[in-house]
Amino acid sequence: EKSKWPKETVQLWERLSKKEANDVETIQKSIVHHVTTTLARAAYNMDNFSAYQAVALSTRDRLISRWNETQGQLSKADPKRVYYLSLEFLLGRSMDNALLNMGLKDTYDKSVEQLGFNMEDVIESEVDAALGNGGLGRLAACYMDSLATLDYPAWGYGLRYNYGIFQQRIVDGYQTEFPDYWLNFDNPWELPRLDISIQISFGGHVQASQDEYGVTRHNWIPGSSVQAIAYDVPIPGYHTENCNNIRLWRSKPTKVFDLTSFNEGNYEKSVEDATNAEKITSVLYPNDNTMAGKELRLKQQYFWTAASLHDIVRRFKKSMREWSNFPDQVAIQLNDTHPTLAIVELQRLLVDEEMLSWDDAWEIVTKTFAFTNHTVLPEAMEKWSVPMFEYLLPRHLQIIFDINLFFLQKVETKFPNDRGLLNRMSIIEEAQPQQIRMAHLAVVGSHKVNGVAALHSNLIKTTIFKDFVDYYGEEKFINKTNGITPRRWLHQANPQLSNLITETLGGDKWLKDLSLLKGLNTKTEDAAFRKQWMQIKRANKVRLAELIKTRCDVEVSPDALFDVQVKRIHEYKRQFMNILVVIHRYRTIKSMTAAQKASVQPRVVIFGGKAAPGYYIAKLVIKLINSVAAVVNQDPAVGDLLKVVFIPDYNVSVAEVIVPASDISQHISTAGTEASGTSNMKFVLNGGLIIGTLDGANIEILEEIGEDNIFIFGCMAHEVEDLRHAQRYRGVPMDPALQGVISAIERGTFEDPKIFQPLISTLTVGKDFYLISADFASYIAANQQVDAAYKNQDEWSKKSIRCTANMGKFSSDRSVKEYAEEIWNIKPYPVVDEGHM
Ligand code: 73E
Repeated sequence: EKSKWPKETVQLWERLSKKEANDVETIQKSIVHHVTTTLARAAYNMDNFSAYQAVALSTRDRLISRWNETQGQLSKADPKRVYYLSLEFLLGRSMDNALLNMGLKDTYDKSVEQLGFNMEDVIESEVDAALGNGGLGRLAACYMDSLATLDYPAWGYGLRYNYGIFQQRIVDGYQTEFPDYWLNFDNPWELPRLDISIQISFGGHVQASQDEYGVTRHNWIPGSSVQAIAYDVPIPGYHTENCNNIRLWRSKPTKVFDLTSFNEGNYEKSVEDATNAEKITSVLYPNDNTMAGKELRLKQQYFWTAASLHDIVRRFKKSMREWSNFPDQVAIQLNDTHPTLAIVELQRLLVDEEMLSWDDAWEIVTKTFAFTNHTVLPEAMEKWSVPMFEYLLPRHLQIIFDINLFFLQKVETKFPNDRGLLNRMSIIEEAQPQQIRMAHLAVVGSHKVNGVAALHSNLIKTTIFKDFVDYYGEEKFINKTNGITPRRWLHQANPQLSNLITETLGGDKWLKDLSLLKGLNTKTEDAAFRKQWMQIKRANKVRLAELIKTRCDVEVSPDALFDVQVKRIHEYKRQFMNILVVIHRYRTIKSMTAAQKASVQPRVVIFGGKAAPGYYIAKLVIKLINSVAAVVNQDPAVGDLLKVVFIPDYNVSVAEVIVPASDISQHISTAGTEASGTSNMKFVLNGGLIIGTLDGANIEILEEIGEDNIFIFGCMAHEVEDLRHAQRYRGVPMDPALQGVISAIERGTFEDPKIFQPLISTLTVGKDFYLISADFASYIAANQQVDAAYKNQDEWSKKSIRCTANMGKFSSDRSVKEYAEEIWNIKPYPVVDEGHM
């Protein structure tokens, strides 16, 4: 203990733990030190990957010292913190980001180049941390960057999956899945905290008894347990000392449990139980916007929320405050319904273990939690069957029934004699078997509920949560439009454009205050600036063309219009409609004379994205894209006028190459289905125009950048129901152009048409749920407008500049500030550099 040490010992420690300077020489020493000692390699025996490992370890040392400084100072001051509970953190690569945020990129560049390596190659040796599916997981990562950058005291809590989202390879045009064993080599971006181990229980039964005051107490006697081990991932803010933490839990067998089983002479069973314990954090469920309903997923959710709450409560208890102060110290944000069990677990801890009264406990719980809804798609709504739930978490089921009982009693008081209303609002759905509606539980247990874009937040108030708005009032249901971090999505992914902006605006303040981009608006009339702007776009397109050559073996011209749709493959996102219009374009070109062809705007249509392994129709869309590409790309009658590529294994680091290189990107979901979308923001921030429907955040992007700089088409959200009704009951005929395209597929223009029959069936009149036929004509027209606009490169470059200039609103800094001020009630706590290692 420090206080018992003699003065000299304390002084020695002080002197030795002084931080070293970050000059090239010191950094090179630290890299070489890691090469020779940590990696035990010789300089002549190095490849890019080992160089990466050494540079990563040197970076990690500097990250950890910031992490220590931040966490030490926060422990002392103990301000209110926010805990962001997310089953997904889609971080991508860490090294480049960490160096940029810590302001060490230039020094490391120099150090690495002098040591004989190319920094870009070294950076590209890092594997992505792909612990997420898509937008929801990447949003969590962007929010963590902004929280740290704005000095908010925040921790993320998630799971440390051994396997992230699967790797996608294309075999014979079909998606095939391969495991993403990303931990094959040591992961330098985590700190194992093997000393932080929490026991998590499952199953068993509940014993009720009366205490000395005649109050019924519940004692949960679990049937089994596992250990949760903490792994900490440091998240450095941009140009600040603050470094936040994401704590990821890993499951392990409990020693106690093994021993009992072993002593009973049941060796095989104890080994089996051990393997089952490890299974909990083995793999990320690969479904985006759909609910799997598997028992293991529920186990993951409880394991994670229970471990996180235990940790949060332990930290709170150290401060010796009254329980009623808990919501003054702790805000917990639920990233969708996945962590909703945290509500039940906190109620259980307070009532069963801390002996608070039900009502006191419930007041603390509801003041602590807030809930973000990310989707209105019915297939994504989480429901758990009551029998399965009871088997895994018997005490939690009782608590849920009690929460529901007390809640419905209050609803009944406010709106008497409305059985229909009670049925609709109940947390329990009366089905066979009964189902727990997690979204209802999340609303009832939270003080704020938010959607992720203006349209979406309004939509949830009139659809899935309408009755709850009537009961609680409007104030509980708010909007927090999503955002993206400009550090990763412009500064890091598009360094040339970032430099040009910094030069033009006379400094890099815009990276922490994105509204300053407005200063670019005056540059649209500056021809020299426009030229530089478009040269950078072209350089980014050359880089993407190289990636396409390597990954798809297709040569594309960087002078063509690059048209991009990259996102998870889902019917509501309508990649199918995109490829159908590509076929239409192909047929049109084929029917042209040479003279007509001369005026066609050449286009490269780029697709990327993963389909959930069990999503048959989505996988067929990938197959169709590849079949069309195979025919179009080798058709001499088309040449460079049209190319189609499907880039395999789309992920964060591939997005960092694609996003800066896009001329136009597609955000074409059926109105009312895409809650927000965030890639739309990334593209526009990088001067890419978008073609899109009036859906999600597209609407707010349109408001910010103006209708001259975006291509909007298709029906509006409020028209969708009528359109579906009309095609179902009035037999509105299929769009003729669409009919022509389908006939071409059915004639076998692209492989055996039998393959695509199930896909074509989704367009049958009356069944076209995503309204591809209804939007088809306006989509073709919008695409023609894109071609025409692109021909005028001067005007296009002005649009491109205006896009970037007016995207300030979509910084995740703005989103996070709104959450902090309107939901969490937390303040920044800037850490001071005390010069410790
Ligand atoms: O519109 C996106 C949104 O931008 C939405 O589809 C996505 O969340 C993004 C960030 O707000 C989303 N993902 C999921 N639900 N909505 C989801 C559901 C279940 C499992 C995994 C992801």
